[in-house]
Amino acid sequence: MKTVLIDPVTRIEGHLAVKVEVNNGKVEKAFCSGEMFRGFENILRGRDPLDAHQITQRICGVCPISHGITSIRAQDQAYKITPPPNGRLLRNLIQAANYIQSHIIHFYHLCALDFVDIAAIGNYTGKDESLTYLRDWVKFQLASNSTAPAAPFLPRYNTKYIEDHDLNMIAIKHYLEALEMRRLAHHACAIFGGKVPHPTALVPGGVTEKAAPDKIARYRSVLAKLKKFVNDAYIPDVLEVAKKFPEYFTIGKGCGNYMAYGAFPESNDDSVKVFPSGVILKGKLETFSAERIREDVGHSKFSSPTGLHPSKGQTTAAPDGKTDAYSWLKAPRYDGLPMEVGPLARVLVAYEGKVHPQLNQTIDELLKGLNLGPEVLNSVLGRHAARALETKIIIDRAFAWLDQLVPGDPTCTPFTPPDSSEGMGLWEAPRGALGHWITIRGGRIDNYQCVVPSTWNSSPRCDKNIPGPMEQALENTPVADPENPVEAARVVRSFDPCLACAVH
Ligand code: NFE
Ligand code: MG
Repeated sequence: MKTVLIDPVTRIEGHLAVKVEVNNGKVEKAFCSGEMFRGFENILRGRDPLDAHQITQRICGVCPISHGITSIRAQDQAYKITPPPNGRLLRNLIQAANYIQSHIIHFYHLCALDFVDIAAIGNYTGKDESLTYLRDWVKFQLASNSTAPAAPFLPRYNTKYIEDHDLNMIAIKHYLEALEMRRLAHHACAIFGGKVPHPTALVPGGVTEKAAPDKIARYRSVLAKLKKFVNDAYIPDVLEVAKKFPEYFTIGKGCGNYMAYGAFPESNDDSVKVFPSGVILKGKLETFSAERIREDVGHSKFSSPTGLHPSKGQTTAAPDGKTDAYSWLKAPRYDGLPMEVGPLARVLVAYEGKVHPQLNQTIDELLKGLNLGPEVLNSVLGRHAARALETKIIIDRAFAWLDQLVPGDPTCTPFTPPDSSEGMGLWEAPRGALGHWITIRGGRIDNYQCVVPSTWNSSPRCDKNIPGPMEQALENTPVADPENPVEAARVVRSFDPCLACAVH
């Protein structure tokens, strides 16, 4: 048995250490540790509730929109208000732009170098300006005396990467173009959000920005460029990776339980959403109930009581003295079970619920073309494919939302904050189901708890010693060379973990 430590895991957000015990070339046990405490839930106590969505957005620079929207949804409930149609649509559009940005950064700038041979750029002989520039820069860097030449591309694990030279060059070109696409997506987000990151326009009751015709036109023109990139580059590149690494349809099989809270409402009463809420337990789609959520801390560095519902949650840091604790993440569980959240969960809940005929048809055709059954979606490649597919769905819906905006109509519902109230905000961040719970007493925040997608996915063992979803996905992963555990890194990155959010 050999213990392999990946610490820190690079090309993710935040600070994650992964320890795997490898026996006979396979992972037997895995431990995922969130490595720092941040304390946002404690920072929020005693503050003005109207500061909550500004403060919680600072949990993350990648998904601030999700924290902002989840917080204002919790406040909407506490203040008993509903945004007008324009407010709902603008929230959807602000969030859509952030999904597109987030999924593009994940595939190209975080994951692609696990599969694409970046070193092949050294043999580039074509005339493309950006590729020539990159080739010369890498060569210059490698010849330099720097201790980390050609970072962030090198060093890297020694393993088999894509061998087809032309395919590598296309992927590297898209890697560079993806930088510009992310800029455009941020721009779209700021058109209605005011600024990025941490938009100022998100408020309880709706959005402060107006649905002005020039803004609608600008968003639409950016969205058209993003759509072209997603259709012409992102989706085909994911399929190419799937063709070159088909074994990753069987590697990274997770716990098999999926949960989505639902997001992107299509109706003002929240009853119809692009991504519906639901849980899949033992392969069966069930209705989601927030009552069944608990957070264990038996293996987490907290001395507050274990097994609390987030509406009554407590966060007391215990950096020392808990011998079984190995992570700064709590362990959220649904009916006592670990749940995978994120694009794969959203897509499977929608697929099982048959809410998008087009989505079901695409998945069925994809699986038929690959001669594979739906069970292979529970894998590294299943997660990448789900992320790409949902990006396409969101872009298509965003065009429809632009058409539905009514310039001149209100975007926000006025309200008077109550002295005492409670609220729960449920939403889907790019990385999965996100919940905020607020309790207001005497006009101040009495308690505020966040249960975050990456907390679900990257959680440590619960009190019953059941490993978290990512830990379970790492089990049975083949590791050919413990000095170069690229297979384990590919499994971890398929979840797109954000440890900054997860520890919050
Ligand atoms: Ni920091 Fe986030 C997303 C949230 S983490 S990126 O998406 O909430 O799971
Ligand atoms: Mg929390």
